[in-house]
Amino acid sequence: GGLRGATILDALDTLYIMELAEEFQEAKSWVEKSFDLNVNGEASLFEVNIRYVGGLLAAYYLTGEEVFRSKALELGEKLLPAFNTPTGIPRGVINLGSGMSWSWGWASAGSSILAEFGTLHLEFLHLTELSGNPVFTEKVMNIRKVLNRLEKPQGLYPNFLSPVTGNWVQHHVSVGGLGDSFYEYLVKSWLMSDKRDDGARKMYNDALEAIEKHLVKKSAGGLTYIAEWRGGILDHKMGHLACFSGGMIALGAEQGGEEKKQHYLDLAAAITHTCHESYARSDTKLGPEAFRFDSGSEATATRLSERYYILRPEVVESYLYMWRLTHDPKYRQWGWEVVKALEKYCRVEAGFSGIRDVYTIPPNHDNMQQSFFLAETLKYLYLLFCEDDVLSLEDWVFNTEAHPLPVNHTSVEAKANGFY
Ligand code: DMJ
Repeated sequence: GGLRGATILDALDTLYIMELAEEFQEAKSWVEKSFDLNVNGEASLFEVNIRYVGGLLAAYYLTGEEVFRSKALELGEKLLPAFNTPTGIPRGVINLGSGMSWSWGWASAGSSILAEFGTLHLEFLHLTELSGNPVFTEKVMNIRKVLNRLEKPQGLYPNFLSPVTGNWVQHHVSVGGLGDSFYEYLVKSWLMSDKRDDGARKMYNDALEAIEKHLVKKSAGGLTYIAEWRGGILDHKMGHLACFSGGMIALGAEQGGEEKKQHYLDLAAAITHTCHESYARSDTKLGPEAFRFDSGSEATATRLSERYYILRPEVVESYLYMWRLTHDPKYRQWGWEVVKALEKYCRVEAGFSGIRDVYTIPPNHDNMQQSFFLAETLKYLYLLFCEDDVLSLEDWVFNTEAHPLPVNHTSVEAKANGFY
């Protein structure tokens, strides 16, 4: 069940940016003729939002083609029933046909996930902008209100929240999976508002200060990493997913005031360096799903189950932001190492494949090309070697699936470009 065509929708803007005009037309006509929104079966609110709504919005803003706008709005409407809970915190899974929604079976006690309900803001503001319907903005502003009222343990945001009671369900905290893009969307909400959304800036600043105080550590070998927190106990592990945080911290470096800007740029560089080490210390020069800093290990996976690489973007995403913000040539070199490793170990006849163990040569392929490879990994690598004015960070924010959304400038230029 669920929506089809994730790879096509996720690739639209990448094709457009890379000037692959024929392939873009082919993808566009698939969206016009074959993209069916009236499906039954389960869909993840979060995934539909970041991949499909985000992909359609970016395609619309880049091309001005009406089909992308109308499909984005139609899909956005179908997500609204997931918010019909006592708190307005949406549930994670929705049937797009019936509007029924429920929580993930694996999430404890019917809870909703921070990185899921906290990763809607950018797209929903644009849905309101393009439809004139305030409901989308109201839904995400209410989520923010609920979060602001809650007590945070040590200032940290746990990963699970009950949409019924509005209480945290446990006290696990992560800048990787289950938490990650919540933090990203706070700072990007501020940036997308042309730095006027001070509420988002403050939430981000407070969260980052708590993260720095409780989770940022330095290994015996001098590598800076972000640990996970299990109700006060640290797990000295960093997921590949958490490696987006180098880029995020650099992108938001000035949010804590000019004096702290260099401090955050240094922290961002240190985290990005550690993530590069997780790649450099593997045989394939691609990084594992998770790496650890305990019992003698330094930025390497210790468990068999954490040695895979599924074409994830987070490390090259941080290279792109670090390059744009510092112009240190090492970030382009590091990006090029990834290009070479992808060609050597992941390219297969029909495209690119994930690998089962980054420490084994030749690697075993998992025969899967995730849609985010086209949306994010290839887009960030391409932009790393473009001039800074191709999707400038002044004018665009990337949603968490790397779909560019325009900054809400009030300037006449932005209006003239038809953005607002
Ligand atoms: C993508 O869908 C998004 O980047 C999301 O925020 C995290 N997981 C994948 C990529 O690894």
